[in-house]
Amino acid sequence: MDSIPPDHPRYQSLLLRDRIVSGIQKGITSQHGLVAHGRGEAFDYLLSEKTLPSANIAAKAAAAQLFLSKKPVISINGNTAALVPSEIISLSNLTKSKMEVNLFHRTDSRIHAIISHLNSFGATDVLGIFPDANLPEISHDRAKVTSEGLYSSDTVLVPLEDGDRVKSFNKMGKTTIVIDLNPLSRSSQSATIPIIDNVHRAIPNIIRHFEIISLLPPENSIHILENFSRNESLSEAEKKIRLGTF
Ligand code: PTJ
Repeated sequence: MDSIPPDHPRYQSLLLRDRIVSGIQKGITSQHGLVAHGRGEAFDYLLSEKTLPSANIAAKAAAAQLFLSKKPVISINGNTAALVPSEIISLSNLTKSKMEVNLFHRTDSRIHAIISHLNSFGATDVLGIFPDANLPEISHDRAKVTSEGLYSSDTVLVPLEDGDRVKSFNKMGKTTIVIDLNPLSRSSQSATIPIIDNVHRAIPNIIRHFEIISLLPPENSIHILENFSRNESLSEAEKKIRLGTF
């Protein structure tokens, strides 16, 4: 769509669809990304397209975790790059997290297209072109990582994917923060901190929390994490989806 009227009742949804379609046209997003987006839309509809209180608490825990981490890394796929490029870069700058492109449907041309796209929004030093390490027990291309990025990270932020990589990260002793609209996905179920929310709301929300948390002593972040319950985050979202309430 050339122009989406801002007063359209589905403006935000149409804007995100437009970004995904344009991501495919630019060689950033895979065609499978369109299906993944549709699945996400359906869950978001059932979540009333709003951040649940539990998702807000999870975003705060994510901010606390990023604040306490020594080597945080944000993993980027074709959907994330198309949907929230500037937000991801802001979060990376604010939290001093590296960004690494890691794809399921991996091709060199997509990796280059994603990095050029992020560079056009002001990113520098995005990792992922030259993977030199492998994640254990992953038999597909998402195993390919860089030793200075995802492999040696202490915390990994994984926006929207459904995969077995989160389990592998956990086994390596990393803390995993997952943003996924499906509370039943393997990624959400395995994450240390599952944020059941749309990536376009969750990333700005983490930024907002980080801006406050980073002004406070580390003990504040430790306290937030000690009081965080991943089960509450998952079950509140599942109840909202199944029963319309929580
Ligand atoms: O770019 P690639 O090659 O790495 O491929 C990326 C996709 C997303 C295509 C790939 O990881 C995939 O096929 O993922 P799935 O298995 O479809 O899972 C995507 C998950 O993300 C589902 O649980 C969706 O509900 C969820 N999701 C989709 N859109 C959003 C989302 N979660 C948060 N925000 C969204 N906007």
